[in-house]
Amino acid sequence: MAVVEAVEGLAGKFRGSMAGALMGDCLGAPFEGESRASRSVLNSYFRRLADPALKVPYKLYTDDTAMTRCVAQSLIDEKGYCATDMAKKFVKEYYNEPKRGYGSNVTDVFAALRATKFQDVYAPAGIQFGGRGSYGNGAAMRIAPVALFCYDAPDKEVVHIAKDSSLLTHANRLGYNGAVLQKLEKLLELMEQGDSVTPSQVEDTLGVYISAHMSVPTAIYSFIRALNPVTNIESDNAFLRTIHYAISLGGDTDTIASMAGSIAGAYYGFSEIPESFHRHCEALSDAIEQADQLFKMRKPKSTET
Ligand code: AR6
Ligand code: MG
Repeated sequence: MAVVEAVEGLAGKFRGSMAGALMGDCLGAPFEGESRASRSVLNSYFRRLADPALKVPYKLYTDDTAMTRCVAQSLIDEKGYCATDMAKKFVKEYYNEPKRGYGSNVTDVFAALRATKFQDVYAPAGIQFGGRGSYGNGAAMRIAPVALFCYDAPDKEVVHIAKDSSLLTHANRLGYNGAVLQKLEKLLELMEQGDSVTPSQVEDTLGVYISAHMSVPTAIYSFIRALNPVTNIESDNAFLRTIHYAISLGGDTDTIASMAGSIAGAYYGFSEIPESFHRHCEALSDAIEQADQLFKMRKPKSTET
């Protein structure tokens, strides 16, 4: 792809967040579900990708990015949250490219949305898992554009869009909200132990699984842990270190690295993402384009009522 023109400041953070979500997904996908990759395998993976002379096909994005792109495009096209449009975009995207690695139950929601002609877009998710709804991490993995769109908006607006856009596919709210709070306490305990915390400890304490409450706190922890150098992780660029660390935990590597990458990208900004990595991820220019559009249309600051 063409060299991306540098932007700094807040616009760079928007780009960083969208690019970080994409890069975590693309770079983490080859390790998803496998037993944890050894530190030497991951160090050489990142070393190879950093080599400007390396010629390999770019890494494909998975359902995480496919859905993130839909969320972003819907917010852009509709200039806000429109449940029917977002649901339609998810379904269209899925039937265009069904082999992106979707969760095995969310595809029933897409089928039901299509079969019922989007009459009640929240209904199909509500009947998943015997009416309990999915607690998979598929709603959390696509949420970055909502945070960007609501950058200056009151908290209640962020919560409304985050919650309702999640409910289109994932209705099990009570179950995981409570669990996430408990996990955050454990996250604080791990933070106090600094660089001595091992990947097995993270797996046992926070989880590295497909469920939201066993992966969202892990992604947040990955970002915090990688603020400083991590033993056995060679990457000295802090953005890459975040993705590298998230992948090193094993399990749902693409999704945890994607969620961690979107936070790290927003924190460090796009200019901190090494250029040699840009060409390794499918459709980075689309992520940048969507980030720029979300930046331009972000809601003006308003006081909460
Ligand atoms: N009861 C039992 N199992 C559940 C429940 C529940 N209430 N909810 C979820 N699961 P799904 P997603 C399990 O299909 O969240 C890709 O690999 C169940 O095994 O709603 O969009 C991405 O990269 C179910 O199949 O999809 C992400 O890692 C699984 O959780 C992930 O999939 C996923 O829930 C996103 O999946
Ligand atoms: Mg995944």
